[in-house]
Amino acid sequence: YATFNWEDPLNANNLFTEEEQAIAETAERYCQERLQPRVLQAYRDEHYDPKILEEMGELGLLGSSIKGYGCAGVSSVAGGLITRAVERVDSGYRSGMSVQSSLVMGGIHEFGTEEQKERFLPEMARGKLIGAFGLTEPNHGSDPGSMESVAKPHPTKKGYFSLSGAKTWITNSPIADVLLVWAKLQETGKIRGFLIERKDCPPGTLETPAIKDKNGLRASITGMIQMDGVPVPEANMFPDVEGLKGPFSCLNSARYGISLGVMGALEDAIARARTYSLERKQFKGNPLARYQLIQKKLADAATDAAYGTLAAVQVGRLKDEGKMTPEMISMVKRQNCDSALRNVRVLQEIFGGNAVSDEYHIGRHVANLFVTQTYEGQSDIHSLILGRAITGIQAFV
Ligand code: TGC
Ligand code: FAD
Repeated sequence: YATFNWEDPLNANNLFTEEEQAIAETAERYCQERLQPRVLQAYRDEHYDPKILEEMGELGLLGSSIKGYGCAGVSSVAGGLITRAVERVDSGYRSGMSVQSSLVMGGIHEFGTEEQKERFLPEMARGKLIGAFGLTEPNHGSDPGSMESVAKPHPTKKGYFSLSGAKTWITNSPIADVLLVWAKLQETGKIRGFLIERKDCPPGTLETPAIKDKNGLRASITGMIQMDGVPVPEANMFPDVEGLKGPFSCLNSARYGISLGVMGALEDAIARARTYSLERKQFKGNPLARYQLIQKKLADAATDAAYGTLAAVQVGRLKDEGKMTPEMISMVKRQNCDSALRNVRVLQEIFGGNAVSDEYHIGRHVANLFVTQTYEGQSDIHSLILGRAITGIQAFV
């Protein structure tokens, strides 16, 4: 027999190409050497350093599945291995990258004009331009189809729209140069995508205040987008896509990235809990790892991480072969976020009182994973998407 590897119990590595393994190694090395040493302080200070995106850009980690425009053009699985490496350190760092890569660059690549692609993608791939994705509004989260943000013809500037409305809980918004905002075109009532460039906004039309004092995802920056007659040139609207298909298509890639990303956070928690349980001694000098209840917690978590990884790899392969359905993405996003959160909450118990100290990193993963279960479609919303596909009956309304 081969030797059992607790870090990769079902040998998922065996499914990766040599190129994918090399990309994963590069990403893991960068994340462990450059991100891990700064995450604790960043989380304490609720600080996100935008230089991180430039560093990722230098390594070709941004917009990695896009072909051309300065992007690496790798497989969806390779992209997922990058998110896994980043989220092994912190979900917030993965969030900043997902928004840049999947939601904004992915959206421009899928729906933008050639001119928009050439104008934005190469600079975004280098992390020199930062993106934000504005879909959620204060009154409309799970139900973005009811959004109130509106685009009207600009009253004084010919060839421009005027955007008004508010978006909230928007990753990267306070530091973003390019904001992909979804709003209803007044003329048709249909949702369209608009690229707002901060540098071109007259004073008082665009505000992006940060949302402070979060109790999760503190190493990423989150804010609002407040628009009061923002002038946006017609050339900055996505030309053809209308309706929720636009934002949801971007979400397919980002949700996929999360499904492998959260496995990184879970694997980090397993490794930390295993080490702790081998070192900590209770009752007659026995390590905690000696006890059956502790071993079961580790066995459950390792099993769920291994199954979750294999499922996500399968969906990634189908995605690249053009055989993916959005429901598959709902399934792996929901399952992997739920199982990562559930297991990490249990693993946290192994640390006893020390779990309360941030230096053990476990509490940070728990707080972050609650957010991953909530954004990009809360898990119950994905249950309803799957339930609709199984029964043919929609139960949202
Ligand atoms: P529904 O009738 O289901 O669909 C409306 C139109 O959209 C199309 N569509 C999709 N297209 C591509 N991919 C998908 N996954 C799609 N899902 C739906 C659909 O075919 C239809 O097209 P058409 O041409 O017929 O108009 O719409 P609904 O209003 O009933 O939607 C219900 C529901 C619950 C499925 C949807 O609203 C939903 O998924 N809600 C969750 C909201 C959400 O995910 N928000 C994410 C905000 S962004 C974010 O959280 C980023 S966090 C980033 C980070 O920091 O990492
Ligand atoms: P609600 O929609 O109010 O839902 C509250 C609860 O009710 C949930 O449990 C939900 O499942 C449940 N619920 C709602 N409707 C139903 C129903 N019909 N049946 C059963 N249960 C239901 N959004 C962006 O656009 N861009 C971003 O970059 C972004 N980044 C984020 C970063 C962070 C840190 C956070 C916390 C959120 C971010 N979001 C972003 C917003 C996120 O997508 C929303 O929070 C999420 O979609 C849920 O919406 P909501 O918070 O309004 O909750």
